[in-house]
Amino acid sequence: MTSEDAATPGAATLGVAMVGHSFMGAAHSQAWSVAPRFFDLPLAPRMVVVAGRRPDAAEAAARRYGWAGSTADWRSVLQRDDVDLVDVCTPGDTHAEIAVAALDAGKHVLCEKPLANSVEEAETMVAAAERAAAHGVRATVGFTYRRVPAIALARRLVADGRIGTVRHVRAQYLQDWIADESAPMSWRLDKERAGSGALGDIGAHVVDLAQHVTGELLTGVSGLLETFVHERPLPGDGGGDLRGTAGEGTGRVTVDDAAVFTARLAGGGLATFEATRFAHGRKNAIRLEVNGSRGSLAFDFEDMNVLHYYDATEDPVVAGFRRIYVTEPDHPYGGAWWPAGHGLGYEHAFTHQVVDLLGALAEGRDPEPTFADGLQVQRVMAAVEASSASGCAWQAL
Ligand code: 4PW
Repeated sequence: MTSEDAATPGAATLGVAMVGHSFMGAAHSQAWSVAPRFFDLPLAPRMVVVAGRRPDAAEAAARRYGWAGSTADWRSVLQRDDVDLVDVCTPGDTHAEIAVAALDAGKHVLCEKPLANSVEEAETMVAAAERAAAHGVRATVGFTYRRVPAIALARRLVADGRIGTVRHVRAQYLQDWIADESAPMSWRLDKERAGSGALGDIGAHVVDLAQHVTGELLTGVSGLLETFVHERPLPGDGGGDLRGTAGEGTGRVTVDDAAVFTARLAGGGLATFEATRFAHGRKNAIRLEVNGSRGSLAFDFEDMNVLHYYDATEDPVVAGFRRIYVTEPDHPYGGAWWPAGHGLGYEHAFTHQVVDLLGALAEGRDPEPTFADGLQVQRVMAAVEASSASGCAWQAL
């Protein structure tokens, strides 16, 4: 049985082309392959073709990840009648070119985050998405952590008023994959390729999560960016994604290594953010705490199946943070996977992204987050950069 056969029998197919096949390409490939095996989908995804910069590498990725074909010419997929959606898994410097061309060619687009390398690029992508929507062609940006069940439950509890008025958001994304000064250069450390460093690669996630969980946009920021290590060895193995090995020569780091910033929320609450790749010992530590007038929620991706909930209206004698194990059928995405308390992992959020995307496409509505949501995050990041460049001056949004 192929993946498209596994979807709801008789479902129409959706031909997918993926551009890029490194870390995100692997995660997206698994999601396209696994989604129809665990969810009854209204559309059956067909993994038609993967595009890369080198023919041999693209062909190897097709074999490894289960794509029917491969090409070294991403533009060729836009002419194919068997491609309905383009999944952009490339570094940020090509997001706008690929997504705009795909939308103008009548292909739906899933684009990895951050949406673009600048507000200006993101604005052209939003304009292309608006043009395409008039013809029923849709676009979404891949803030996948929204689809971790504990995060989805946190959003539901805030929306249901379970913590009252939001007073504080405390958001961190802590990693350490370049905390060692001998760790080699990567495209993620090159402003031309990545647009920014920790701010855009991981800070974008916690900005989106803070806005998504609270339902409130940031209205202004003040922040600091810092680059701790300015020169690194060039990669010896062709430039791995996050785990390269050092080779000959050195390269200049042209992005931030860390970002810290404060913000106001539209509802009057205050937020603090931290995004760093220099937190030794923290591997993929997305931490979100929301304090409200009637309670609190707390999440740590390194314990991703758990949401901590404090109900301030409880009898103070027994009040305390409740540890909710978010794996039950009544929980978001619950029941689709394992029977009782068997947790999920990093890759499941990518599968949920495919499930929600296919549902939106089948119902003819905009999948979320939209490109406009991605532009809002881009504006927050640009404001943090402007604030840091002006000695932490407040930047209204
Ligand atoms: O979005 C991704 C993050 O979740 C990033 O691009 C890389 O993977 C680095 O951290 C994680």
